[in-house]
Amino acid sequence: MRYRTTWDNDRPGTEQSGRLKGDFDFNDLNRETPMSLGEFVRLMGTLDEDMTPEECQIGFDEIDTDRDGLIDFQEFIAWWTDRT
Ligand SMILES: [Ca+2]
Repeated sequence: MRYRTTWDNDRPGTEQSGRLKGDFDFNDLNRETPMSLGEFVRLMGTLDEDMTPEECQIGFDEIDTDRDGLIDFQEFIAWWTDRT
């Protein structure tokens, strides 16, 4: 399965840097291993280079709804579809 979409970031002032031109590849996330905080920070760095580690941590906690310290694909998609 391949998802192609744009990243419509709702934080003020980040519309341009947050938009991914439809090139964001969800296949990177659709895998067996859930995403750790470190991987999430790296991903966010590619999406919005102005995002601070603290903001990444807040975002990570927001997505990690079962609080196991990992973002799995289902959690990510649930968060994504909730925002868009
Ligand atoms: Ca989780």
